[in-house]
Amino acid sequence: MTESSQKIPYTTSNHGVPVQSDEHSLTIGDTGPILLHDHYLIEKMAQFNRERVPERVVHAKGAGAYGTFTVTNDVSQFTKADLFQPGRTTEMLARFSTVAGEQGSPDTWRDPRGFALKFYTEVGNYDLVGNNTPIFFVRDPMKFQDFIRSQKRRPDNGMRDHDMQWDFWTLSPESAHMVTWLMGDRGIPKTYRHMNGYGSHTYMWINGGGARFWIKYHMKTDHGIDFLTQAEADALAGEDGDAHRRDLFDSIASGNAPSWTMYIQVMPFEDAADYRFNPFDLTKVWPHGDYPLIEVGRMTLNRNPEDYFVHIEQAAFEPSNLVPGISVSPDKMLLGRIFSYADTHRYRIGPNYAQLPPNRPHVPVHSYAKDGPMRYEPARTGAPYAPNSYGGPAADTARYGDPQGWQAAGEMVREAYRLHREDDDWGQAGTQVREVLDEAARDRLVSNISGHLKNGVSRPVLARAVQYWRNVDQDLGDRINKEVNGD
Ligand code: HDE
Repeated sequence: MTESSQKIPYTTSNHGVPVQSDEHSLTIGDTGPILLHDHYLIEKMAQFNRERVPERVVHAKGAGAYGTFTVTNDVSQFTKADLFQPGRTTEMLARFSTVAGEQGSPDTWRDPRGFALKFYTEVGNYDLVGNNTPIFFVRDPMKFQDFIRSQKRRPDNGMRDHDMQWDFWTLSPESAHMVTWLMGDRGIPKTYRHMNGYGSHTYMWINGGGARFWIKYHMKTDHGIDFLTQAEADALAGEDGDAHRRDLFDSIASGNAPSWTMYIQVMPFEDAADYRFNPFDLTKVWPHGDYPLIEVGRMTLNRNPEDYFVHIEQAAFEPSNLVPGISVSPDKMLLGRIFSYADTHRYRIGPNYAQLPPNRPHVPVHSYAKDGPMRYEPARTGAPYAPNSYGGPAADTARYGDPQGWQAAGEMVREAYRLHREDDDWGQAGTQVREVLDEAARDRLVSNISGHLKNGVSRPVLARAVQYWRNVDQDLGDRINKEVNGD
């Protein structure tokens, strides 16, 4: 044996049979023709043709890693969820992403960032699929598809178009709070390590005694919030489109495991009815003065995927993965998302996606699912139906507990949420501009918005945009007007 053949393995076909050559196809003489029975060449071509699954319809470009979540505070008075009990450490997966760009798009485009977490708990997978913003552009799932289309490419010329974006936003005033975030410094984080994550929606927590609470999740970076200016981001987009993916991978590879501290805000169940804002409206935050942050634990990402496609591209996050002690709220966006994610996974990856390495739970699965493309876990032996008298699994209601919801009654309607005392579309955005941003951040906001508006927005939409910002804050709108219209 030569030295090299001792070190490197020999090539095989996908079926484990040694191949004759890595470089030469089977031909009649050195000038061909190629023979159809060169099945190894055909295997290579056919496999290549099938290498891609469809990219995610949104959040296509991302990066991810495995890690752990460790509880650091006792929050058992609010939830019985296994992963949040004192002393628990749970294996997890995180994926960060931009939203509108495609797989090859630069990491530094202005966009919200996805912040998707999967916890492999003792009672099955819990997914917390949030963003780096505590709010969102719309508050009814009926508008999500339209919103995304206004951000993606035009059907006629295949290009993105600022006119579409501002047309939709200015016709949807509920977007004002989120667009203020997007156009500010948080719209382009310095790296994925320098941003916070948020559950964004209001969720329900249930404790061991059955008491219910409304909660919001905050994942605060332990590395400090930092951002790129528009000019820095534009330059980096040309120099290194994968800058954020690279930063995450390199940090972990060099032993600098990034971490975030999880906090919750807790609202007593009864407060929701007459809180000053509708607590289920995804365009609103709960001011911390009303409901302060309570520490829960720390997530640390310490293991890069050994194969990006297997572990990150095939990762399937779904807000419907809830575990006992955690439930949904009346947020219509959240309720819409409960359907959408598993549906897209069945299409994008295939109906047996839950068996793949990043998605399979770390506890035994006793479901009655069977068959379908690419299934490799054997179905349960014995009776493939329930109930059965042959020892198949039977639901144990006590394990999950009572249905975890709220009382609802009324006629079937298509209606906006009932307004609470201080609800409107502009108020929290205005507070953000006047009270959260400092002078320099306000200047950058004016510059970012004006720069965006000067890029292909038509006159009528421009006029609406100026009014939109005057509604948020008169002075801000005036300054933007001056920048884009010169008066
Ligand atoms: Fe998503 N979203 N979304 N979304 N979303 C998807 O699922 C959807 C929303 C978020 O790293 C898709 O697997 C609807 C809010 C993240 O793999 C899709 C609505 C928030 C990711 C989908 C929303 C998110 C997605 C596309 C309105 C923050 C990436 C591919 C009702 C709280 C997860 C996929 C990953 C991905 C639908 C709104 C976060 C199509 C219908 C609000 C982080 O199913």
